[in-house]
Order: sequence, then structure tokens, then C-alpha cells
Amino acid sequence: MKLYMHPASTASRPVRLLIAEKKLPVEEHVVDILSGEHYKDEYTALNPSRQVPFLEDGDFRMTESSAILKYLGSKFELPEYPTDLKKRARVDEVMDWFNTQFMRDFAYGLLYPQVFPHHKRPSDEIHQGVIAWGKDKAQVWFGVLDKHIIGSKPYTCGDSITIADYFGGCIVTAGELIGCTYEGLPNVQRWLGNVKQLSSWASVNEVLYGFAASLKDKPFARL
Ligand SMILES: N[C@@H](CCC(=O)N[C@@H](CS)C(=O)NCC(=O)O)C(=O)O
Repeated sequence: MKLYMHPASTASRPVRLLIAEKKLPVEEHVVDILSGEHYKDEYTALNPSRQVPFLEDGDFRMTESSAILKYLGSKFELPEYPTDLKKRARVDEVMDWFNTQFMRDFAYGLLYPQVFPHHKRPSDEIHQGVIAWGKDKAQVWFGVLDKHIIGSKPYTCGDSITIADYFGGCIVTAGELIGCTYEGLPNVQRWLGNVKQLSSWASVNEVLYGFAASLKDKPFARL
């Protein structure tokens, strides 16, 4: 199996983390999205969406980080993707929750416009409006995450880590790029502490933390 990815990519990180943690037989191939390699014919022939991650399992090919995590979880019968109907439905629900409204407002609204030049909007007024809208909505989603989705549990779906924590944990920690520390969200902080106990966390996230260090003193809008 082969994973096309970029180590700083929010969508690649949870898949890389699962592969590293579970020692899955998946070879990694870096697609340099910073230099535009994903726009070259060789890659667009594989993935016309021109994004990472992208998984090849023989002649079976797929995109979408959430779906790739579920595929790997099912293929390797990992306890991180439980087979019990209701437990699996809960994992799917939480992953959809992160991947839809939370991703839209937190990543695409608040975070990406501040750190990626290609997310710059056509005028300062529009740009600031996007960020303010994202911050406002993200605050609501973080409240739901803290109080209801995590609550007093160690992980989003119960007492054990699941692929929903791999997925959500990597999205939420992307906020460290703009200096989010999640003060005032004690359950989010505690949950992130639990996810970060994964033995591969530091190595898989090395590039993210290097990127965060390079942005350290910038005056970002943050939660
Ligand atoms: N919904 C997709 C999103 C993938 C995605 O946004 N990938 C980003 C990196 S995190 C990418 O490839 N960006 C390339 C670009 O913006 O040109 C998934 O979850 O896999």
C-alpha cells in the first residue's frame, strides 16, 4: 500500500499517525504541495482533486482522510474502528462532525486564511470578515466539543482511543499554528493531552511544530 501525503497537511497527519502507531504496511510518498507538485500531470492523473492524502492499495485508489482512516481501520480490523454497530456509528458521527461544520469554520474560516497565502481573499475587508466569521462560529463548535462531545470522557467516543480522536486531534492541533492553547476549554485540553500520549505523536507532527515555531510571534486572531 502507498500513501501520498505531505507531513504538514492537516488531512494527512491523522492517516500517518494511524499508520505509524499501528505499524501498518503502508509506504509513504511525499507530494510537495508547497511547490505545487500536486498540480503536475503525474499526480493529477492519480487524484484530479489535487489534494493529499491519497491511498493506493493495489489497483484500489481512494481520497478523503476520514474515509482512508475507516478503510485502514476495517482492513486491519483495528480496535480504533470498532465493529459493534452503535460504537462504530458513534465514531462515524464524531468524524463527520469534525469534517463538516468544525472543519469549515475552524480550519477554512479562522486558520487557513491566516497562514496560507493561497487562502487570501480579494480585499482586506472580505479577508477579515472571513476570519471573524470563522472565529465566531469556531467558538461555538469548541464549546460543543468541550462540553458535549468530550465531556468527562478521556476520548471523544468513550474510554478508548478511536480513529475519531486521530482525526479530530490532528484538526484541533492545527490551531497551534496560530497559537491556540485552548485555555477555558478544560476537556479539550485534557483530551489533547491524552491523544498526544501516542508514541508516534512527536515524530509524525515534527513538521507541523516546525511550521508553528516559524509563525510563533505573528499576531493571529485566535480562540
Ligand atoms: N477533504 C479532504 C481534504 C484534503 C485537503 O484539504 N488536503 C490539503 C492539505 S491538508 C491539500 O492537499 N491542499 C492542496 C492545496 O490546497 O492546493 C480530506 O480530508 O482528505
